[in-house]
Amino acid sequence: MTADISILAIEAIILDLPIMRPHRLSMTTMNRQSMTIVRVRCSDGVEGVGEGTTIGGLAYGPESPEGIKLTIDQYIAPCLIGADATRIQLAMSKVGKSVKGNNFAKCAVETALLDAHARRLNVPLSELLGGRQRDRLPVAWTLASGDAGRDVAEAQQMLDLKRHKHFKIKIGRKSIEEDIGHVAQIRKALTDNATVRVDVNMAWREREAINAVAALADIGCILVEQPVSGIAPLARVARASSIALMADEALVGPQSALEAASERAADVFSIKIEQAGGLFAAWQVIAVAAAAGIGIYGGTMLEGPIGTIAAAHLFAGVEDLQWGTELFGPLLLTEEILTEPLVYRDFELELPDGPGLGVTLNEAAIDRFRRDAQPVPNLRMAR
Ligand code: MUC
Ligand code: MG
Repeated sequence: MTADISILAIEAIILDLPIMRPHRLSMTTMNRQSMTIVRVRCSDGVEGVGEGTTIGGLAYGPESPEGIKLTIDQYIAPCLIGADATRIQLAMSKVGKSVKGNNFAKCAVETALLDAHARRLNVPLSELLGGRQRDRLPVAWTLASGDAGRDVAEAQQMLDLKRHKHFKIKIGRKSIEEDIGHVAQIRKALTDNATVRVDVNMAWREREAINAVAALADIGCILVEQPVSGIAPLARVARASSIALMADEALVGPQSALEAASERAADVFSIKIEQAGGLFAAWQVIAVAAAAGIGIYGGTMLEGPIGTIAAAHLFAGVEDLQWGTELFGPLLLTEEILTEPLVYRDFELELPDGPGLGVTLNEAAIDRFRRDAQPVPNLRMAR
């Protein structure tokens, strides 16, 4: 019925947005967030948007905002111009044949195509993906100021605002003793209705990780995310752990998910639409986790509102989202790039009901923050 609708244009623009405070991870400190926003224009006049966002330039993973834009401009767009805009799986298979890897760039384009098609059909993206099992998603917050006092104050504020009650503390930068002291101080200061988890971002060696995870269990931490790198080491740490181990960086698509599940590398998968290679690929990772009895957690690459709500449309359809999500990226930003902000209320993110992603970019904000409109680019990322 829609076979004559083709993709006319794909545009990728980089935005640099300020954040509420420096965000410290084991491998980098973010002082702002950069995101590549993708717009797809189709021959029926329908447009869609997507987002490619990573953390700390190339410090976290193999793709950067600049690389995402280049991949889209030079390789993905030429491959897709003229293709049927209504056959998204087919379009992305075509991309897969000429572009290896580059999961974040592919996710951004796939999201924009899905947004456009759901708009065309006048349904929310979640309907296109099979329908929702819920209209709201629980959202954890990440404490990453590096200072325990400040982290406690921040967590308390989130509890008072009824925005978040599950907290993930970023560690792995300091000594293990200092990290455990930091987590203990925060755990002790918070009430029992708040949970505390940690993300080590692969900073530990296997032997020290086994002991550190045991110490974290003793102080009331309920989950440790990616303490070491690699699937086999993660599996050995998981086997020795009395609390839940979560895989994150090890999951870079369905194949790695199958490998991690076969090795029982983790109790929980942090599933990220970009790291997986798009919403369809993320759905396959979810299917692997569900089939293996592994817990499902809606992870983030600290995307802005476009990437965040795209992920939310996917996680809304997951049957057992027992570990909730951490789709809080937009709340880290001090500037709004939508005409209507996403709604975070009562510890949850609400899914919009409008067609497609259900959100609209604020064009004035896009013009203000696009990198190519800035007089002097400042691309430095402090460690
Ligand atoms: C990660 O490693 O999970 C998610 C929250 C956060 O602060 O960093 C990200 C990436
Ligand atoms: Mg992580």
